[in-house]
Amino acid sequence: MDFNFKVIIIGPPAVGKTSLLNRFIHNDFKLSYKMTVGVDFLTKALEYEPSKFVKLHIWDIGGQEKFKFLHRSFYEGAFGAFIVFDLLRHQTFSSMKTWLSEMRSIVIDDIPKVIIGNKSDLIPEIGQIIDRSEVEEYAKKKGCFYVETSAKTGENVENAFLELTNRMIEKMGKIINNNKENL
Ligand code: G3D
Ligand code: MG
Repeated sequence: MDFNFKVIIIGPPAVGKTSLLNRFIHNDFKLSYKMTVGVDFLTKALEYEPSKFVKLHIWDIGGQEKFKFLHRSFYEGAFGAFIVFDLLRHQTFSSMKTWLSEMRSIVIDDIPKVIIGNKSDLIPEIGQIIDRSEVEEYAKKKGCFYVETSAKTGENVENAFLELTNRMIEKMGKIINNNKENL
């Protein structure tokens, strides 16, 4: 069976959300296409098993990350989420937590979530700023997968998307099985 999933990518400004999408979808960094409208929308098909496809419909919040509350329609129908912070700015880690709790209060169903610490390429230069075990502990408590990425080098970007996709497929499988049992 082929699936269509709506995926959202949220988090404070300038953490690299749009760059992660550019890396994943176009395998490029600094693609200078700036969006004009509030929400950007990208799709990508992935073959998760031989000749079985999922189509990800990814919603990027664009400039709206400055507003605390997003429109309900942004979250509506989301089946998976990336919550991104910047490994070099501690403040974005706290801010990311607010984004996550806000999302949980709006998205009623518990959806698969991946927390991304982005800009890992800068760690050798600048040093570890955020305690990794603290993030891991937080992610575990919230039932999220945690991964450190670099949109610049591409490190772990594909992994982050595959991890979320696998979790969404697993969840969809459970929903389908439950429905069969209830028929
Ligand atoms: P946003 O969509 O979350 O607001 P952007 O973030 O994707 O627009 O990225 C914000 C800035 O961070 C950009 O720099 C971008 O090039 C940079 N950036 C994004 N990801 C990475 C990364 O993995 N490593 C490094 N070194 N930089 C990254 P500018 O200078 O264009 O503002
Ligand atoms: Mg952006």
